[in-house]
Amino acid sequence: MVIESKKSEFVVVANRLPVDRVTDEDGEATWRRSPGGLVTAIVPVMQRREGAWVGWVGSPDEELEPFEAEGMSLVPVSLSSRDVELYYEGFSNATLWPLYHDVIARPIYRRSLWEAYERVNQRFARAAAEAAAEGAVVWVQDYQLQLVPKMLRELRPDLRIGFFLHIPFPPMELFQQLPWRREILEGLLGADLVGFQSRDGASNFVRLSRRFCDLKTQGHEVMLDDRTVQADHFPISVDVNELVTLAGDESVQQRAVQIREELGNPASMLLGVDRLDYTKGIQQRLQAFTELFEDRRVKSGDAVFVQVATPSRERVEEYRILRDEIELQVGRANGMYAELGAPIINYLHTSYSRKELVALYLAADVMVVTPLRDGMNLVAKEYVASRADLRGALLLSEFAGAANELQRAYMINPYDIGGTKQRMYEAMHAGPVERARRMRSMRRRVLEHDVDLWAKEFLDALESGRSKPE
Ligand code: GDG
Repeated sequence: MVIESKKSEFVVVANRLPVDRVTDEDGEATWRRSPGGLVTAIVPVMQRREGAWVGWVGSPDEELEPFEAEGMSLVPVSLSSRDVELYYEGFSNATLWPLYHDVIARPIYRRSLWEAYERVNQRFARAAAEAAAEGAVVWVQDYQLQLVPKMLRELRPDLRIGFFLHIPFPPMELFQQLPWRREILEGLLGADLVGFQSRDGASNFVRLSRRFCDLKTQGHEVMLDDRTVQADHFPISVDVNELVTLAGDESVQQRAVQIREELGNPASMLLGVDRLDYTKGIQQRLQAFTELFEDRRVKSGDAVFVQVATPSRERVEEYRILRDEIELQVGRANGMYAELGAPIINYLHTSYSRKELVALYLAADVMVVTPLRDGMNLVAKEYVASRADLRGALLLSEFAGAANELQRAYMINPYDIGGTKQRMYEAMHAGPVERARRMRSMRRRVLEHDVDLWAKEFLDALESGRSKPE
């Protein structure tokens, strides 16, 4: 007997489902909500609207039926190991990721990767079409699924479709390289609303639609024969409540004190927290820090750098090379400038709990966020949200989307090692009044614009068909 599956009024489509499989004490596998701002922001909306989430479970070759977990309807899309290699590691992470991040690494343009991307996008679109009720709102997430809006509209013209890109959208000169540029643009134009992290992303998209799809555009709008597509910026943010609560927790504050003690109570603790990715500028910041020792402006005991580098995309060649380079660099710096039992750089290739992460934020005098290009960078906003004591300083790359909002950070150009080194030194030595002045202004922005507001503004614009208020 065929049972008609339940249809949802609100559907999120993302590469990954918002749950991770965990094995409990009895060896039973269950599902637990994944950490992360996106999941936190969308789950309440899902619960209010009885929504469904379409995505991959994260391990290859698994065929799972739709299931319920954490109060959400989850619709698994299955990927074979070959799909993972070609669509995910290939076209998503070895073609689009470097192309959209200023070609920092060389993008791989290979037809077999593109074909897999098309095929897998089609699978996600079909699953979303199945899950959505008549006239439902569907919100597609990120660069892995840029063809889904068009494919979904072909299957289900009744739907209201939104798309949000979490990474930068490149300018004409770079996007032009992509052999499938027109197909990607047409894919996105299947949406009613295309959202970007920054104004630049939205205007690049409008300009490219005019140039490569021969369409008329006006301001934020791209005109098609039968409808209009809105393109606008919606800077993502963090779960302020969670961070403020954790930062106020006494055990977290004690742990922050303990971290500093374990580091030998240096005058300055600098911190970096990133996925180990070539876009994050980890090598540039460590170079600047090490040069302060080389120049004898800083000596062992004055400053310690803690770099948390969360393992990421380890099967992609570029990422393996990067890891080796960073590990060589850290070894050299410590070999040259550390004293017995006191490395100048503590490098941690691992991932921590949210609690430990916030303890690290509270322990750090200077948070160092120096991407060469970044859609937003949530770490910068998390640090600001956590520092209710107004005592930390943020060193921030002007190439992070967050720089548009956190204008009172110590701003740097990560390609300029000399300038970065100088600003780093200034941030380390800033007085409490100066730090508080800067932090207060940045906190105001982050506290007013948290991730709930981000989701609300996007969905209001999608459902009303109007641009958000400026
Ligand atoms: C993409 C865009 C955009 C990191 N290490 C640990 C850990 N993290 C958490 C951080 C933060 C998140 O991971 C990283 O977010 P970012 O924004 O910094 O960077 P991407 O992963 O590149 O994210 C980016 C974002 O999408 C959202 O739109 O801002 O520009 O590239 O939340 O805290 N979390 C835990 N342990 C760790 O060790 N628990």
